[in-house]
Amino acid sequence: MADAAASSHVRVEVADGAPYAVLTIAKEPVNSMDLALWSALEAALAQCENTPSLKGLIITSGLTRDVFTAGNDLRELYAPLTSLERYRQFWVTQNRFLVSLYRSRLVTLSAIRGACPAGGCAISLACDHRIMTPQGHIGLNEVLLGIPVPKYWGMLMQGVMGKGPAEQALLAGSLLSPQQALRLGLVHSLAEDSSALGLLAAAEAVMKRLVRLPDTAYAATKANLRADFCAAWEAYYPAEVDGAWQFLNAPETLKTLGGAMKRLSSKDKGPAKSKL
Ligand code: CO8
Repeated sequence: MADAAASSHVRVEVADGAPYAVLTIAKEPVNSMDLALWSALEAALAQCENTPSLKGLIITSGLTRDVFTAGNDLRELYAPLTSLERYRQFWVTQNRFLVSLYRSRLVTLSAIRGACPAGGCAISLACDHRIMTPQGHIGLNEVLLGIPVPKYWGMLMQGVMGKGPAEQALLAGSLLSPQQALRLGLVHSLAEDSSALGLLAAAEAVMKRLVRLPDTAYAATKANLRADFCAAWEAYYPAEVDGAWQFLNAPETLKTLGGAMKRLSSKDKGPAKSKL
């Protein structure tokens, strides 16, 4: 497949004759999602959508460590490091991608290896199917970072897990273990083999089964079920920017988010980097 949408961090591959593509995100060390990464994902999805031979899409991580993505790059959220205009572009781009993913005609499957907080969980929730390795964690943990869960991300989770369990997890900022996520219906299955190749093999086995379903009926049913939600989400996210920006500039948020950034980059990583 001509890889017009390839960026240095997003790769789209199609095995010979396969009816599905594998989109790999590999921005070392943790796939922190900045504007460029969300834009690359948007271009890659459009490329797959516009390839008639494709019926499915697997999204996975190509990192060396067990991380699907670390979610949004915190530097895009920490107000002193960005601007309202940059934040607007960032927010609109990522939500435009998520809506497109949620209403994609393709069978979409998120193959989650390891940590999957916040923005990575949102990508997974916008997919039709989720397979996870037995190690890692998943959830929308925004509350613990001092920021509100974006409204439609929370609603996606409610749709997947049910209102009660989702609210409980969202309000506590919980990152669930894969086993909890499976029990609560947040993921559909756990891969037996937790290596990148083992996970991909498990994902491909499910995908091969799903793409055998009549694709026009699959896509039409998805559209029927999700069109109203997507339209309401699209009408909402541009206006979400100004309220969020105010929130991101509040002294309490700056303190919590700044503290989280400091903690992450001051972990003891050996004598050279130990800042504790
Ligand atoms: N953004 C930027 N840099 C990050 C991020 C991030 N999200 N996560 C980690 N990093 C950096 C670290 O600072 C560190 O940098 P350095 O090596 O320069 O010190 C490097 O990546 C490696 O990180 P770790 O040492 O922590 O790597 P580990 O393998 O030990 O852990 C984890 C990987 C589990 C992914 C861990 O890094 C982690 O938990 N990261 C934070 C995850 C998180 O909480 N993300 C939430 C982002 S918010 C979001 O996506 C939705 C926001 C909605 C906006 C609403 C606005 C109102």
